Amino acid sequence: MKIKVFTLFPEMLRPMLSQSILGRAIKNGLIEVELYNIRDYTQDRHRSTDDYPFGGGAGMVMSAQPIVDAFAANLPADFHGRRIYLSPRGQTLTQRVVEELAKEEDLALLCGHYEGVDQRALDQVIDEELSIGDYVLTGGELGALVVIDAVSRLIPGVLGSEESSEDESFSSGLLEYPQYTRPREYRGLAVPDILLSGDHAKIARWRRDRALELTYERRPELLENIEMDKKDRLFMKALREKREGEMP
Ligand code: 4FV
Repeated sequence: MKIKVFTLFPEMLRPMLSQSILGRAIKNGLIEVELYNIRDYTQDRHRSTDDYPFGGGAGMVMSAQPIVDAFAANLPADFHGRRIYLSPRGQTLTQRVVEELAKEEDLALLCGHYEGVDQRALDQVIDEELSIGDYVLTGGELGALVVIDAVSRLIPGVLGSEESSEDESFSSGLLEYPQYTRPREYRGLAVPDILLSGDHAKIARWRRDRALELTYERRPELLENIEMDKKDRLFMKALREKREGEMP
């Protein structure tokens, strides 16, 4: 996969792209990330990339010309990837959306700053808007890094044996079950015996129940789109009765 990032601050992204799993994936050529500085495409001698908003209002708006020219100069005419603007008004990023993006050959990510981007640039070079959450950031760079990180994990070979994208939050649609590692006892706190039993069927059942329980408590809306087998339904019935029994 090739990811092209258009930003005023490529230096903000470089450190994250040179460390750990992402750094290794880029070094091994499993993903390519190209950073383009939008300021390199300005035409005025002040190299300005933003201006006052028409209609008044606080803050500045990123100008269309440097963005459109940056895309034109770096996206091949037959670019058939997805051109995405990171913005709070976009579709919220979920694991489902990440799985979709991971199927693409190419992605182009535009990072806004200030109050946003001149709408005419978005109309010219952007296919869709994505939000990493309902809050306002100083820039789209963190959003771009979140997309790059989440998508890269699903590229075959990026996660080594010690990491896995299976059996984790949202891959099953449920929140993840509690995890434990050595020592067996920590500050008097023991690991649940079931996990030391070696009985993989019982361990899988225990993990599924914990995932259902946690999701019921923290994100009950996620349960709506979960396929439940007989044992799941039995567990949820008992859990609901127990919780309702505990209600004042
Ligand atoms: C954002 C978000 C976000 C808005 C104005 C950058 C900022 C500035 N991006 N998900 N939430 N962007 O807040 O993606 O342009």
